Amino acid sequence: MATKNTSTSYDADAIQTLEGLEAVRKRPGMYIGGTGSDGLMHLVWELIDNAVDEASAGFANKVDLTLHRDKSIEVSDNGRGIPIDLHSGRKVSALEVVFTELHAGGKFGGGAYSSSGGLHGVGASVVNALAAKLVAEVDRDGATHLLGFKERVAGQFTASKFKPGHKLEKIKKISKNKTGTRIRFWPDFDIFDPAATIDVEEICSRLTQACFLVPGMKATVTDKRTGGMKEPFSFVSRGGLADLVEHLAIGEGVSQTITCAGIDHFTEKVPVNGKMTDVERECTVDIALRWVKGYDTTVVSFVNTIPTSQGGTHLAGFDKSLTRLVNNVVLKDNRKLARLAKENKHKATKDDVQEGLVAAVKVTFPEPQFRGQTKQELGTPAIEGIVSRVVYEQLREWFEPGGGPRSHVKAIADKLATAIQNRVASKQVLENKRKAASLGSTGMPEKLADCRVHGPDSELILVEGDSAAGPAKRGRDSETMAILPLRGKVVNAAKASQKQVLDNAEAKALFTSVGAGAGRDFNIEDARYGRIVILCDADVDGSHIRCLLLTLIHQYMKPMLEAGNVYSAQPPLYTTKVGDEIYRVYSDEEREAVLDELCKGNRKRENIKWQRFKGLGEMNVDELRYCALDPATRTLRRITMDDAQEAKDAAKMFDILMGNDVAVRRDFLVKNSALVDMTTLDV
Ligand code: 0RA
Repeated sequence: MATKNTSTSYDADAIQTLEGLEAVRKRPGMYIGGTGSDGLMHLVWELIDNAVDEASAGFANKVDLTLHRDKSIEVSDNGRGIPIDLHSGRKVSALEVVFTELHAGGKFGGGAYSSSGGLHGVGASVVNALAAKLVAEVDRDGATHLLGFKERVAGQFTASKFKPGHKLEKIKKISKNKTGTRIRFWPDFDIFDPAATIDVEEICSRLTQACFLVPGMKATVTDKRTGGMKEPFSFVSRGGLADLVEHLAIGEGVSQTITCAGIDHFTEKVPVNGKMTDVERECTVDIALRWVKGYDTTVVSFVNTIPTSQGGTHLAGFDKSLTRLVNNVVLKDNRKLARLAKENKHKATKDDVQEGLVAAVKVTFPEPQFRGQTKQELGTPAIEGIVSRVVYEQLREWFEPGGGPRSHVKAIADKLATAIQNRVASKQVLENKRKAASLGSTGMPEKLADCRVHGPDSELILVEGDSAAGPAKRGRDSETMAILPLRGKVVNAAKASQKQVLDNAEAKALFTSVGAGAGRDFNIEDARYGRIVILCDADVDGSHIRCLLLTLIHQYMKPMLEAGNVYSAQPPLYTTKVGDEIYRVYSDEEREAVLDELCKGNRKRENIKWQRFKGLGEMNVDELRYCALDPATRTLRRITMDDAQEAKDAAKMFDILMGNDVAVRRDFLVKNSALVDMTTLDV
């Protein structure tokens, strides 16, 4: 036990309590996931969540975070202040219990925190467990009360000395009605990786999200670290989820933002003293939604203040109810669909209904159950029916006469009817294409230089531009490597309709070459190649084309990505020849590293002349073979689902930035879509 610096006045009770915190120090990973930056961020979330919970319960409207120069972090709120009176039946204050006992956070006071996040469940004591020092200040009852902790032990800091003890010190008289909590802690870098850092951007975005969930709460982030943010960041949302939907909506709206809200009750069996007992619970539902002119769907969901990225019962209720409502009310007897109705093909699917939908769904109720490995999916069964009823009843009112503006109702109905028509039409086109492909003599695109043997060991290499296609064809192993040159514009599948994608010449050529269909009909078993290799220049345009290709594959050939069958070839940025040795580097940093290595003796840096590769088209056959074709020498990077998602986001952003300054756009693209990672994964 670490009691070396505690005086005899520190009692046995307290020492026993601190053993709980010792467990956290022995296995930090179990509590906060690790001891790197993510673990450090976890401590910050812990304090932020507590402050946001206080705001969400209606007791605070300000949450501030400060990153200090000395690597300490401070979170404050103007809520009720953590209780400072003696904890029932104990010799120490409630405040001390909060920071010294595991699982104590928010548990006292009964109903006060009954619908709080509680996902982490470990509470503020974990922060103290992993802090070298912590100072808690509570404003209430006309004074600021301070309790410090040094190496987890409670006490007071006096003139750079530490005196253990349980008593809070009144350090300042304040107005009777001023209340709040300030927690400042110094992470223990004996436990954390000294290189672990706080990502201030991530904090800002998490707090921004919290502001949408707690309308009226003002969040401020101040970065006083050297080189930190120049201006404090601050955010407040009055409109809550409606603001969130507008924040998430990209592109022109089809309708105004619609909101709905409701309250309902359900009973749940929970164990009380080992006996299953019915308890009555209240659940609040808040929803905001709008349709925009694009084709992407953005639906976010929350339970209390916790994001549920995997959805769950609340989202299931929303999805089902919205589809039912669209079919029964919005598109009832729609004239555009009259022809399809005759063939009974007029019903909207969930995908039709959610084309261009931006929505936020939030439920608030006590003790939510979570499912799934990452606990990011709501499991409480009764919530599905509750959300479903609120959505159906309230949105029906909005769509029916006397509800929302008629022009908006009509615009939504038109959009959804068109979505159905397009789906039915493109399915027809696809079927015709597949038929044609299997019937035609070769049925393959003219520009495809096919290989002789197909199957798992073969690959389709997508080459940017015609000039590179020539050397690629000559340098390949034509037994197993097929080359498909891309000439025209690759469609941006993140924003184009299915029909537009199927009409795009480059997309068509890709789908036909692979021969396994596209979209929902894609069948990986039919793929004529074992993998797809993207070969683009190492410049901005190359990055953009790679983004578009990945977006296309992500949306229309996803199983190829999931199976790990998609790669990107990495041509080097520079080469140089020193003696007989050729050096190739793939980034500016790597070039510096090679220079460092080569100039260790008395060779001069300026005597080494680097040649920059301007484009694939300028490489000769040997170079191309070395970099992109020969399995023994080339560098391939396997594209993960995450990479593809990132590429998709970048492709989306590219379009937004199209109207903007070219320099901004270039910067963005270089930063986001280079996908340059030196993980060599040769096959
Ligand atoms: C439980 C009861 C009461 C306040 C809090 C918790 C509280 C906790 C935190 C954590 C960060 N900021 C906080 N602010 C308040 C108040 C009980 C009462 O005095 O009525």
